[in-house]
Amino acid sequence: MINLIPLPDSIMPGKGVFTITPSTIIIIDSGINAELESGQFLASKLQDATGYPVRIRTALDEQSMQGNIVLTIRDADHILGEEGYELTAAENFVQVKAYRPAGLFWGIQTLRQLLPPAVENQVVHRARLEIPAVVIMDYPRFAWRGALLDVARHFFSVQEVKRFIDWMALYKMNRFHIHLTDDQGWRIMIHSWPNLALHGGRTQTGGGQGGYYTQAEYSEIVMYAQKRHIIVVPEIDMPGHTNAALASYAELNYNGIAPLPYTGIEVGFSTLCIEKKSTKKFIEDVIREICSLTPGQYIHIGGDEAPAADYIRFIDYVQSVVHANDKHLIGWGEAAQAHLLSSSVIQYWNDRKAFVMNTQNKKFIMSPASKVYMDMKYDSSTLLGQDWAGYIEIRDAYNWDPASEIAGTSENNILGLEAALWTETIRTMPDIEYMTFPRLPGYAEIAWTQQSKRKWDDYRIRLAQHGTRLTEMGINFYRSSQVPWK
Ligand code: TNX
Repeated sequence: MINLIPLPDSIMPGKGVFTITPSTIIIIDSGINAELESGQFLASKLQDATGYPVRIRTALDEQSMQGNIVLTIRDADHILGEEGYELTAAENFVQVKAYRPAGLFWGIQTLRQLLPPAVENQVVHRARLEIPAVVIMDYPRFAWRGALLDVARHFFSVQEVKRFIDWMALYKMNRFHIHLTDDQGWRIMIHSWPNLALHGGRTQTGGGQGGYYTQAEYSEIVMYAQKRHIIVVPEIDMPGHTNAALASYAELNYNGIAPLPYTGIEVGFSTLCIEKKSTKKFIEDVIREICSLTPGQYIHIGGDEAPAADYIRFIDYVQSVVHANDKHLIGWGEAAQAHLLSSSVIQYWNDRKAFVMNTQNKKFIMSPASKVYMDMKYDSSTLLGQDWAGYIEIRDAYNWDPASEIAGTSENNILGLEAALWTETIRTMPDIEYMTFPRLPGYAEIAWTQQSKRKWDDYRIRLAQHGTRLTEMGINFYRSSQVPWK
């Protein structure tokens, strides 16, 4: 049974099955590091499922392919691009071939889903591990396939963040946007301004304990994602959404008085005092430290819902600081009012008006709140979440096209899509699971699969099958009545 999310570009089913046995080995063809990492990823999945170690061997020459799984980037067609792959499963061998390391890793995620759902269970069960014979050719529609986690409204541990990243990897999502600062908390240690984390990280929405990441912990997240071909995009939100910073340093405030920590859920009341020297120093220091922790090209500077009078000049200035650190800026829709460089990116969320004049020569990430805000309730009976952008059932989440959301944009100036989990009402890992699933696989499919190949009626059947896998993964998901679950 072949049941894949996101749906590959082409699937040609064959005859028979490949069976993984204790003598099956993973062969890393050219022995480069990226092949090895992908091989280790697969080996550890198989080992969890079978209870015996799966060996990895480099060099194909003497070893025959017979009975084995081969990973290779040798002689691959460049048509596969940065992220495409070709997967062949036959009765006597399996091969994943890609032109680039990321493609190989995504091919392995497909292989994972060809295996029985029980492979996702951490408990050893000695299930018969069969892969149906098939030839799959695959590559993504969009380069940007993101998910945002808000760790500011409620803090989540490194371990919890890694679990979120693991889900993204399974669905070939490749940008992890981490919303690190907001009114309710500052979640990353900045050595030149330590009170941001020490004071500003000390609480959260509802008044809980809060928390922050040391730079070493943050780097651990970045490395963990990188191993899964996911780039971390850090967001430091400004000039609004800054109460935690304002509460930590009086000199950032217009009146020079630090406000109390904020634990409510209102938005749009805080702003940095833009014209102060100390504010400029703050911005330069914070952006410098964040950039030095970020191997990716992009830094998100927020820019949403800011009451600042001198907003445009502020964003222009922040952009120059980001640029001076050799990174590109991403800002929320409002930032489109500023004088953005062609390398800067706008993340569209809610304000259609700001875009009417401004789509020309601009690059967008699509995050329309009414489609991709995973903190929106599924329907009126959902206990968690909010509803200001409407209810988002599974069909609503799936059935839309990022390229036709706003007038003046097309496939060419849309980098891709990003789903967002804001956490004002989300406190625990089961809460995260319930709001994220089963919407996340649908967003991944919108971002990966060509629009013409996606059909809701087909997707809902695949998602129903996929439910078994979610259960094996131990995910507390919403059992929508729109999906004929098994
Ligand atoms: C809007 S999206 C926000 C967030 C909130 C979210 C709640 C955006 C740029 N701003 O600050 O958490 O709505 O749904």
